[in-house]
Amino acid sequence: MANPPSMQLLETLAARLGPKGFTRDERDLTPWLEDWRGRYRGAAAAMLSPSTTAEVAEIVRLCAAERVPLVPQGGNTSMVGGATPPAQGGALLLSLRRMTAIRSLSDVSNSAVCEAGVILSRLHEAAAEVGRRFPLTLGARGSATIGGLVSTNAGGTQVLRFGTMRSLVQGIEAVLADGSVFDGLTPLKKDNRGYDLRQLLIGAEGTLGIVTAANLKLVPAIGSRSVAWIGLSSAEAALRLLRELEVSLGDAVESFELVPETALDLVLAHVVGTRAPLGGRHRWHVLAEATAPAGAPSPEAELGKALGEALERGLIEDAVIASSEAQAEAFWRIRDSISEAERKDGPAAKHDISVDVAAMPDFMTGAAAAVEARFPGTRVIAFGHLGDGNVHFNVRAPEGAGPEWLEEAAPEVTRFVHDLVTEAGGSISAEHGIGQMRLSELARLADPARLGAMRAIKQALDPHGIMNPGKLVPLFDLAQGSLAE
Ligand code: FAD
Ligand code: 2HG
Ligand code: ZN
Repeated sequence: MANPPSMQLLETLAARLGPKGFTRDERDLTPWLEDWRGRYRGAAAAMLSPSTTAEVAEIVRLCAAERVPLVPQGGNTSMVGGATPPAQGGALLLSLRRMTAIRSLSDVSNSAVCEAGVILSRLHEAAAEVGRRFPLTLGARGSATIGGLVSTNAGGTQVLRFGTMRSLVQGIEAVLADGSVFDGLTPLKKDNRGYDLRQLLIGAEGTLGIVTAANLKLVPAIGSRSVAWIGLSSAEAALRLLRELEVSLGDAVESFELVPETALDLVLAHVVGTRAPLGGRHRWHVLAEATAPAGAPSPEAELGKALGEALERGLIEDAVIASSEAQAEAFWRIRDSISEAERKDGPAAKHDISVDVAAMPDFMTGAAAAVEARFPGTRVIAFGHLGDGNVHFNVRAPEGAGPEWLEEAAPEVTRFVHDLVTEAGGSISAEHGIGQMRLSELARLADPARLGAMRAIKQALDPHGIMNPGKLVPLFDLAQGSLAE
């Protein structure tokens, strides 16, 4: 059983970490106790901000001895309340934001060893300086950290070509729940020494250990890119277009993001300085990006030809290719601002779902109609990574509903959506993780084999339950007959 920290432990931690690494000041803590969407608010006796792996190991050893829970936190951009401590207090917040060293970055090994607190956009810049890039990006790149991205197995808008974090992490250094340091940073292509701890820690949401550094794969920098904004009448047409672009452009197609008219309208209404890329109105839009390496011809001609043919055949309704980097960035800004616009607009029940890619267009259409019929006044806004079979199937509250809608009505909406996803053989968490938001739904819907194995792994590697309790692993509390926090 986990315990709250004693005064003696807090004094020891304060002395070891110094004023930069330890605070109990409410003004320092408050911004980090609420999640990005403002859905969860937690409490913590202190925030610990170590600057080295040795300090993290010492913190974990001290806390393990007293069974005090730790909640690791990077940029706090979790979409599932994963980095928010439990509301009843008792846990310590462990911020990795001071561990910001890029220990090495090489265009020979095509890799970067980053500490957990390195912000994604900083890695992008550092890689660009040596003619390389880290091919994973997302709207929160200005705040999300390497530790958080690893721990959520983040996806984003380039998964189509380069995969999720799982395929980009070549090595990991982590502090395990007893304070021991797992040094798996060397990027071995072949290593059969048993269970793959690196893959186990990726996507573990801090429930098995604290990621202190990662060895990340880099790829050659882009020579040129071509970014198109396309109007279509259906998601099915969008998927057919993707398959056609793959035939004409091969794996030059890096991003293929679906944006419904409703999402575009929200962005235009709430995000200053945005404007619609096309003149007319279209039920659906796609933002597609194709790239070419340095020295190779720009993909623009091939993309333009493919889109021209699709237009002639009536597969798409309209399209524009960005004529400058500034215009390309403006298109991306619209896509990346959907979450922010939706947040400003009001409450929404958020779902991060995946089904078989080929089944997604029909699934989206059918599920949206079913939800809106079953819960009158709600409005579905499904957008995102169509090429990965992953959309954010968010259900906006009826006009005028207040935040209480999230507690009172949204859970039933969520169960309805997740039942449909489960019937379709899909996943209720494609890229954001489980955190605290999806815990009860995972417990309700995951098959017993998966749940049993997850619980056994958690129990074996974190026997005292001090690593981010109440997240990811639904532990059944037999005494209370409910999910243990
Ligand atoms: P945090 O939010 O701080 O933490 C996330 C989880 O990881 C928590 O469970 C936390 O306890 C754990 N954790 C953090 N650091 C460590 C560590 N060092 N060791 C162990 N555990 C740790 N996600 C996507 O996958 N794709 C998207 O396209 C995407 N777009 C987004 C757009 C916006 C506008 C926002 C706000 C979020 C988006 N996200 C997306 C979600 C989020 O950005 C990612 O999940 C990201 O990986 C979280 O990084 P972070 O540093 O903010 O982690
Ligand atoms: C995205 O793809 C993110 O923009 C956030 O994963 C999705 O806000 C959301 O639901
Ligand atoms: Zn996403």
